[in-house]
Amino acid sequence: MAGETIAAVATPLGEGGIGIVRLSGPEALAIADRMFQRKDGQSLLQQPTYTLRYGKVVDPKTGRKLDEAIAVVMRAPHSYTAEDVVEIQCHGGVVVVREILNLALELGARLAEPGEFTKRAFLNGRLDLAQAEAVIDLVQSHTRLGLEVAVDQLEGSLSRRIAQIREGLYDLAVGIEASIDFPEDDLPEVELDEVERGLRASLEQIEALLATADDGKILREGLKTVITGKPNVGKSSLLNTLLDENRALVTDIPGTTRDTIEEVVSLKGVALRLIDTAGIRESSDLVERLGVERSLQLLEEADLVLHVLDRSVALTPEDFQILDMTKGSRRILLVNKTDLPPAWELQDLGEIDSPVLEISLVAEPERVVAALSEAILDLVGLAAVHSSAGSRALVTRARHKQALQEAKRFLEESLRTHLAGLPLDLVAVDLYQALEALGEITGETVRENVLDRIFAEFCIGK
Ligand SMILES: Nc1nc2c(ncn2[C@@H]2O[C@H](COP(=O)(O)OP(=O)(O)OP(=O)(O)O)[C@@H](O)[C@H]2O)c(=O)[nH]1
Ligand SMILES: [Mg+2]
Repeated sequence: MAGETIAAVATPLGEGGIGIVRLSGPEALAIADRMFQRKDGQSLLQQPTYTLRYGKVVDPKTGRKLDEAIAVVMRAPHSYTAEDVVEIQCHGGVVVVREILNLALELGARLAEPGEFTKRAFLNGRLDLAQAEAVIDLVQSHTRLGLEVAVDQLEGSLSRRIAQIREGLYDLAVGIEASIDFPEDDLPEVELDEVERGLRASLEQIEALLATADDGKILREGLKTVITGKPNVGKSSLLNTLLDENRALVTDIPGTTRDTIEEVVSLKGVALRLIDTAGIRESSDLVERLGVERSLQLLEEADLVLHVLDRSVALTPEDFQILDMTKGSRRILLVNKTDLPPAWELQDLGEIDSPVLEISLVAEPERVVAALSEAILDLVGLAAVHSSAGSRALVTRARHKQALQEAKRFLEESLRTHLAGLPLDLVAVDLYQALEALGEITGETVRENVLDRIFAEFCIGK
């Protein structure tokens, strides 16, 4: 498979300044040479690495000229994929890039699968798996902070930490292997102590990494923020205010929002995946009832709940129902419509231990955005991530978290075995399992189906 030459359009399909068709593999230069005529008449095959030349793309069978273009040559192993790579930079039109890609395919290239360029970079050892995943995170990041974390990971911040832990465990394993050959009773007490110390030290390092997983997830995926409340309280108005555009329909008819609307906004570097939902109430209308059901389900998955209440109409059982439903969630109460005469007082809500903001989305939208941003950052407690400068190793993916948890379980088991005074070869069994689990993060021990799943997240051409 690595013997094949792949091709894909590397830029978004649409009208743009330039479009890039990328080829990678052993035949990349030969194929590009047959479809690209350099202005100076020289062959691409002789073109030095890291150089570009002007010319035109011509179909060799018909002599038809497709476009004027620039050919960039990057030879193995110093390219993105560590293979020979040619990028043809043409005018950025939907048809022209397709035609050039088709020509490359006719001449012997195969259409790349999603993420295949990056997958090759991984298989060829230019990136480890955590770094390859950082490439997707970088492309998909919604905020500056998310981008910074992805760049750090691409540069190896997480990989280095995992490598350190693995090295410590390897040393321990080597020590154990050496002593297994001795009869148990001859083992000096010191060595046994060292095994315990080594296991505990590695466990601590793993726990320290695991402690970053919540922040990491928020930075990578954003905070899944569900706006809830009974009908007509101003949920869609809140979404529109935070987005600064009229995204959701706002009317004074209760039950306006039927389906959920999801949009991403950035608040001081943290992405909020805002979800506006159907107002929660008993309803005989089927469509509305389905909407309410979906709202309830979303509430369960939320990282953050914004519960909107209407100060200008009397509280109803629905308000209390929602309060009760969300009391276990990280939430903020927004008491809206304070520009109108109040129909109830805050103490009527009873004991509330969530932050409460009194707002008017109609009268003072800017203040609402500022106050809510502050309240959210406080509540989520990302202050540490904000202030820590330089390279930080954060666990951003569920896959990494699971592998770390697995490694932790094996090490704990290993430690238990050891403390119970059982033979060292038994201690070693779990230790090797822990090493294997950690190796999945960087890809040393990863399974093929896991790889497929990871690279399927990419777009074609990356
Ligand atoms: N006076 C006043 N009216 C507001 C305020 N915020 C929203 N409204 C009005 O309240 C009505 C309902 O607003 P929406 O944002 O559609 O409410 P919703 O919660 O999304 O309603 P549903 O989608 O029906 O559940 C609209 O007429 C808004 O203009 C406010 O702060 N003050
Ligand atoms: Mg609405």
